[in-house]
Amino acid sequence: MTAAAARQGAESEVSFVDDLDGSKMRIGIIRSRWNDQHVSNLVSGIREALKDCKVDDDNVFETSVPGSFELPIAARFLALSGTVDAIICTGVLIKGETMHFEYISDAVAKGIMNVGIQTSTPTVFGVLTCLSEEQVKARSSGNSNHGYDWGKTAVEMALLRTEALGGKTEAEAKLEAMGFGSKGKSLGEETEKKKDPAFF
Ligand code: DLZ
Repeated sequence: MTAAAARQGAESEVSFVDDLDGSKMRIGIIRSRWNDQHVSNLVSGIREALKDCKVDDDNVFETSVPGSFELPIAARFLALSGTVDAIICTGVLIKGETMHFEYISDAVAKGIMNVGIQTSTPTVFGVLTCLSEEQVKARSSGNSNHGYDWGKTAVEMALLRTEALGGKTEAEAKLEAMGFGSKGKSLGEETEKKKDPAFF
């Protein structure tokens, strides 16, 4: 495969609004350790986008799994923990000599979609499924690092989810389910309010 062929279709075609505000969002990144260097490049792109969307570094949780096949179950555990507003599953699958690539790519794509639908936590498909390493490089470096788009997608979908849930972040929804806090109140403030006799 020529370098020009590997670059074909590598450029991003998506646009995002300029002022995506992720300052209240918590984002989870789950990365595979197969093809580690390429995945690291994608994660750098993701983190750059999160920074551009004002997501605080402390609000980014990152963990790893052995291979892409393990991404969906790890994403499900993270979604059910209720600690993040969106998840990005990232990995790199490169076609080899056998049918392995086809089975894994299909299973991972469907698994990640299922996690998002079943848990209502937006779960981004940040997995490159490529025919060669050249194709991977063309999609994980320079100006066409797809990780950057995945980071912005996660923030946009986290904000969409928050809006759909009546303006509550995952943390606020969890506190409310536990009987604490209305929107905009911290746990401490709400506890003080409940101690105030005028409140009852
Ligand atoms: C086994 C395997 C192979 C051959 N190739 C890749 C790959 O290109 N990218 C990737 O993320 N993982 C690969 N794996 C590992 C599987 O995803 C998985 O970790 C194992 O099959 C164990 O379930």
